[in-house]
Amino acid sequence: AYGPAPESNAEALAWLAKHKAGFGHFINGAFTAPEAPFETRNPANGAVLATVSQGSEATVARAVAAAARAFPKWSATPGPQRARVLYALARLVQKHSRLFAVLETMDNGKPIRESRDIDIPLVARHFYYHAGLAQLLESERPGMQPLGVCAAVIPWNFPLLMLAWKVAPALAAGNTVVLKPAEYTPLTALLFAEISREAGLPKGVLNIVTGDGETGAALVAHPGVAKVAFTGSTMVGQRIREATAGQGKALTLELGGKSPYIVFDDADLDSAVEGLVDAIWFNQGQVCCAGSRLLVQEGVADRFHAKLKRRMDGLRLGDPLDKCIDMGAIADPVQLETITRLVDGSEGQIYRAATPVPQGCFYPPTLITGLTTSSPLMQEEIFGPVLVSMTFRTPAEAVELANNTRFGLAASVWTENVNLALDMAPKLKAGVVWVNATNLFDAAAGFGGVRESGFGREGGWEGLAAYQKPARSARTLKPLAA
Ligand code: TXE
Repeated sequence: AYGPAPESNAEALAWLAKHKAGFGHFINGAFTAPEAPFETRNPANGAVLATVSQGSEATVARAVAAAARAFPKWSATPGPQRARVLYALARLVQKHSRLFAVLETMDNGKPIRESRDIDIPLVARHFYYHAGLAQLLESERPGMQPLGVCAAVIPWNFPLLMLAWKVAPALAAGNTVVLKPAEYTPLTALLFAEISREAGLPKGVLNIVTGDGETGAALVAHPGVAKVAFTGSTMVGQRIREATAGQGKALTLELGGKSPYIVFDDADLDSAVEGLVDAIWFNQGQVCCAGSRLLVQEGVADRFHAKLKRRMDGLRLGDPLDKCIDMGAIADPVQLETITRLVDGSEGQIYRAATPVPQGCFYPPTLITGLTTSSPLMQEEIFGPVLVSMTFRTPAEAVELANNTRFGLAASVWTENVNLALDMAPKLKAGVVWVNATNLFDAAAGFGGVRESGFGREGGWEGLAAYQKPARSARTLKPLAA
């Protein structure tokens, strides 16, 4: 154990105890009776936290019907009035931020330092920002209208933040929502449902249906859904695109990545090591835009790897509620198995950090060198605390290696030469390029990928635009020349 005392989980335990009969779904402003219960566990110690419901096709249909009934009134509510509710949601997230953070950490295994200082504050920021946009819609985007019922299917790596990324712009624009959280991490979405009532969100505007991929598949296929917003694996994203093809639904997909982290020989190597710790060991590497592929210039490669290994050895794994740890638990034993299988099958040289690894769902910071560009580990998203590394000689070679992937979510370039950075950035096939930085997000900046990392942007005006369509389009379109 590292810290003096872990963050207290008493409030979270009391909230869970209040719901020990199990959670139903949140439909039309109220919780349903539990159905087909399954357990959600704390991955750090295996303890059952709660039972939640597996939503059926019929449940999904009820939720979509509730959202459809709520749509006419919510969409006709003036933007500034919708903004009031979004501001209230932001304030309530802040008011209950400790409970949200502890619950997120217990359900997901991420360090409390991250949920408390990054996830939950970004959630509040997202609702504040979109409240601001809701106030400006009528003047800034005249002639646009909401789409209708939006389906949101989200992953387990940033449970509440991914909810915010989808729910805040959808509601700001006047849509209603049915959201399905990931099966491993449903709890903060259910707490959010509770506070949405306190915030004065009208019944049916936000509905939460829990369950696994089958529930998700039923939701995206429902004919009453006007738009699908998905974050998750590329495989499921492709399935959703197929399932919705030809149905006239709007679709945005935020999928996997294998983002390059490029270190030139003139970079500030110590800063680049610190950046890399954030890029690949933040949230145990379970980050879609994780800098999971290190490309380091040959002349400094040995020195850089030596510094990196020293830093890896000092990373502390432990109880996610301990404020002093750097890395918590992997979100689920299934994910741990996937990581272990991928690494054990690798033909490279594996360096596992010399840091104590707790028993259970934990995986050490790992560096793999000596791979070829076509090795599965160089190409596949591992979604764990595993970094693969390769060297390059020239900027042109760095670009070629960086783009040698089917993904294109993010890239990070480290150099003290601003001309080199500015030359590299547009050549990298990625939705976002960070220079001497990594993992910078803001509600005001559009985030999303290219190639198999998906399409569409979330955040900023462009994110909001994905939740609108032109009103009276038939009249505003110019007739085609005869
Ligand atoms: O993701 P899924 P999983 C990657 C990562 C990870 C792998 C598997 O590599 O190891 O995916 O994780 C719902 N129709 N990422 O299995 O299955 C599901 O219930 C509709 C990257 O958890 O994509 C959950 O709510 N929905 C990633 C959500 O989709 C379906 C984040 C994501 O689950 C569905 C997560 C279906 N047919 C995993 N099947 C990132 N890039 O951020 C599943 N779901």
